[in-house]
Amino acid sequence: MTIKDTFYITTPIYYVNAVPHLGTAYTTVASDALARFMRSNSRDVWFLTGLDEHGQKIEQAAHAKGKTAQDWVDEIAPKFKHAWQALNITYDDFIRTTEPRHFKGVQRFFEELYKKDYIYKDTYRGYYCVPDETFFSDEQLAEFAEERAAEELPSTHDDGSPLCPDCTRPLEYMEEENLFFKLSAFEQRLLDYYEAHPEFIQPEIRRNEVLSFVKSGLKDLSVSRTTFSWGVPISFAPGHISYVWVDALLNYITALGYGSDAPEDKERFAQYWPAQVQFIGKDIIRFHCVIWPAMLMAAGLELPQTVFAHGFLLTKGEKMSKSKGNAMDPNTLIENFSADGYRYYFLRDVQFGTDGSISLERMLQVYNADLANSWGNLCSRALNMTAKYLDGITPELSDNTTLLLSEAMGNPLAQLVDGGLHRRYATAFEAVDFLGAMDVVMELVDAANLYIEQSAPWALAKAAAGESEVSDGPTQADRLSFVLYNILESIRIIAVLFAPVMPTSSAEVWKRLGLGSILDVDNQAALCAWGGLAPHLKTTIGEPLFMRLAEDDLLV
Ligand code: ME8
Repeated sequence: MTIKDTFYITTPIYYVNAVPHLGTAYTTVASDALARFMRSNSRDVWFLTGLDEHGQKIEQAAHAKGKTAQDWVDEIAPKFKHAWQALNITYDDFIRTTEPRHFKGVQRFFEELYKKDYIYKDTYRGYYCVPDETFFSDEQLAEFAEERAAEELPSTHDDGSPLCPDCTRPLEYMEEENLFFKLSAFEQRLLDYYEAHPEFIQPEIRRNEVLSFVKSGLKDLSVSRTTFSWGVPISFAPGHISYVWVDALLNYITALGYGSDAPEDKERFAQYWPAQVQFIGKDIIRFHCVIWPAMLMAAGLELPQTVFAHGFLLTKGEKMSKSKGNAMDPNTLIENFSADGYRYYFLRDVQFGTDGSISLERMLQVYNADLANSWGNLCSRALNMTAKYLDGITPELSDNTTLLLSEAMGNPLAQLVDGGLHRRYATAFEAVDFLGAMDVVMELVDAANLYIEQSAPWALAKAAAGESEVSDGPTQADRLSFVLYNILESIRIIAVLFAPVMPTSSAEVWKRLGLGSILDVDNQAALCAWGGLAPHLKTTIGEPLFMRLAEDDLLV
């Protein structure tokens, strides 16, 4: 058995104050597509997602519904699992921060930092944003007030409390004895690390943002709370629970077994940590690129290779969020477009890393154009013609006939595939350019559709039917087989390439071609070499892969 390179990929753990929405689904779908791509290219993948269940915000959300926090999180958690199932998310582990394994790891981490003298007690006096679970310094508030004044906008609420620089909701004043983490001690070490590891923060724009934030100076961070109890208790400081962000960030290692002495946990941790990529939205970049690496440095652990922050999904120009009431429901969209159609749209129409406008109209357009008309139609034509002209059996041609016909008729599809198609696709995927990768696949889809028009198999079938004399060279029937083989071979390869993004329809195409399970593929590059389709396979036509939709068909 060969030892595969590991690939540990994580999503943020989502707050359970709300049910899953398009924003949280976006990061999760992108992570799943990359995890599937890596698996199909023989990487040993560990894909983690989960839920952030502690903090004041969750406690307040629960109490507002007249429930205990525990009851509330237990009620919401299955909704996330259900949503991820509906989107075919293949996570390897799903962590909830209320689990004992997580408590153990968080407590161990605090003890470790305390032992190393990175934790001290002091009084926090200042402002806190409960919805963002974030502390804001006086300097940050002064800077925000200046920006707002320049735009002639208020920076305080009617009751005089300052507004949150991130979400503009009113901040709460806090005065509490807290534990502090010596974050300031890591300022230079972080800057040196960013310098030595340019791939750590991506894309570039986020790296610059973090660099200038750190260069402006880091303050020690309050890492415990004492005025409520919904969190992980800190063993050496009775009455203190972990600040929810420290608790949450640690999920990436506690899920692997950090804090446990069991041999299997130690082994898993050693096998997968550090992560290859951590996907986040740009809203939580400072937590992941400043606090998180400093925490890891303090504990003497390695840092993840890359934290990649994608942009926001915008509807009508505004960040889509539950609190703004402009969040579309993923379940309805899945019902309309199928999980594959959903996954394709978000990865195909928004450049990962920048903000992107999304709309139902555009989703309908992309779905119809790319999936129903181009890809779906290609499969349907290919399989129908195979049924009609070849009794549904994949053709066999001798190497010599194939060579002669390639010379006589040309083979643009084979040329496109063997001219580095998979390399271009994989390069895009590795750079998490999902849009670019889908563009490469669509090139082959378009080329195959064009090839059908230009090679006109129906005319070849007619000629073959009228053929009487046996000639030395390839016959009209050979030409027909050659053309249909090329079309079927293209759809075999397209299905392999689409599988990380559209697993269900790709698996279906393989089934219709008489091939095995596409989900077992772990040698994608080899499978994308031209000529892999075996002869004598029994193909089936099946229902349309993607039904064309009109606006009136949509459930809203
Ligand atoms: O921040 N566009 O959880 P959260 C794109 N629990 N992505 C979006 C989005 C939008 N409009 N809205 C949300 C938290 N997201 C913490 C994380 S991790 C240790 C703790 C996505 O439920 C995006 O990934 O508020 C963003 O970072 C995440 O949801 C925030 O989820």
